[in-house]
Amino acid sequence: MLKEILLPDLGEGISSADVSEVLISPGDNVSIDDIILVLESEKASMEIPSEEKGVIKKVFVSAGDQVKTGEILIMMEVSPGPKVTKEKTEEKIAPKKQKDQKISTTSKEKIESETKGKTFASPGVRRLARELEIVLSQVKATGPKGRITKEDLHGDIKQKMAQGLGVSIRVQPKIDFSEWGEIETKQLTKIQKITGDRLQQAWQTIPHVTQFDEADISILNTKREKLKTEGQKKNIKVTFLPFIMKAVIKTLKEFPSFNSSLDYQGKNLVIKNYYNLGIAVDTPTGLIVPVIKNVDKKSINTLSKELMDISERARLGKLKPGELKGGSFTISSLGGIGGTYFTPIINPPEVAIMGVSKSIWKPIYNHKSKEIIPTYTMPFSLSYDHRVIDGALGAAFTSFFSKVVLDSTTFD
Ligand code: CAO
Repeated sequence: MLKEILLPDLGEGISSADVSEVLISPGDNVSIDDIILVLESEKASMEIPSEEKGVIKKVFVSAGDQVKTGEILIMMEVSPGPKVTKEKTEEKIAPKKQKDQKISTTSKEKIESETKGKTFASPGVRRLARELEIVLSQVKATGPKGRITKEDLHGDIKQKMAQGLGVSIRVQPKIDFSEWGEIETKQLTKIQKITGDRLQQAWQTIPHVTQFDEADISILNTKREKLKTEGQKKNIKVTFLPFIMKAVIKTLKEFPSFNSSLDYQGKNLVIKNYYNLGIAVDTPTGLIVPVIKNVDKKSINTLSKELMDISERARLGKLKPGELKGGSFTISSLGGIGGTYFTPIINPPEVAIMGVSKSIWKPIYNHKSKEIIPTYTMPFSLSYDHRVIDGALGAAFTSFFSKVVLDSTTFD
């Protein structure tokens, strides 16, 4: 029997609503309680369930239309069988009305069994799901009456991302920290958010190994003192960093795989014959890594000037986008601040990064001369991508670097 399905009374004085979603089309088989339309009024969003079982013959409305109580929505070939009572339909089309009411265990069980195989979500959530190409029936619902919430969608995305990466992300629960004392909320800066995302991605996708080592910089210290005094006359600040950069380049030339990137398929190693060093700079708005190009072709004084320039402009937010690209290896120096050893996170698409810590004078026993010699010692760390570099090579790199630093001719 053909039957016209009309828009029922929506209650709460709502006489019309906008169609936000049409979930059926001609030819579809529907069962009682299947959601056929989603409507949005000023007061609430509503899912309209079918009161009949049968086959859809014609659909008279489409998304965006405004519909009024009593208006014809669809034409249906109904199958004989029990019909849903008016009360039950009203109960189903007013989910928001009952949102805050407590659901008893028995009615909760009933809802769960009733909603099994169907999805209940507000039009806003459905729209978001469509935009994000999420199949709602695959999302675990935590909302009242088995409804899928926006948070459920976010949780689903995080879960899928985590599964794709083979790691498990723990979703941070919403906590009211003020329960235990006074708090203050500070928004992350744009740089912190961008850097944070990059670091998280690097940490989760690259198998990091960090090798710790130390270098005797006593000879370098004498050399630096001389150049520092000369530099002061020309307003050039000569720190340890340009010397370390030079030593890194010599080491990279000996170990080219550290100056490389994996190609986009992860099948080939792209070895770079240029030496561009990213230098991590601490700024009031977050960490920035400008790149100093062609370090192998520059003198200590030139590197000192460039370091002064990029660190100043990084702190003033005046770097150009091109100055943040094209690095082949990164150095993160905390030597001017303090601490010994840390585990720097690789700056993709690079495969290794050196972390430099503050040097200290140490009494080192020389077994040949049987003397204890005061030695200016610089702790440093090397994090590398274990897909590209083996542990033996990592240790060889740091040992070689220490020898290069000890060699006074390195800095000529
Ligand atoms: N051992 C001993 N002294 C060191 C040293 C070391 N390893 N490294 C630097 N110093 C000294 C410098 O020589 C300088 O001494 P003088 O005043 O006698 O010249 C002093 O410490 C201050 O140096 P600096 O920090 O101003 O300059 P720099 O060239 O060493 O570093 C820069 C420049 C931009 C790298 C640094 O200022 C900076 O921002 N560092 C932080 C980087 C960061 O946040 N990394 C963490 C990232 S998390 O992975």
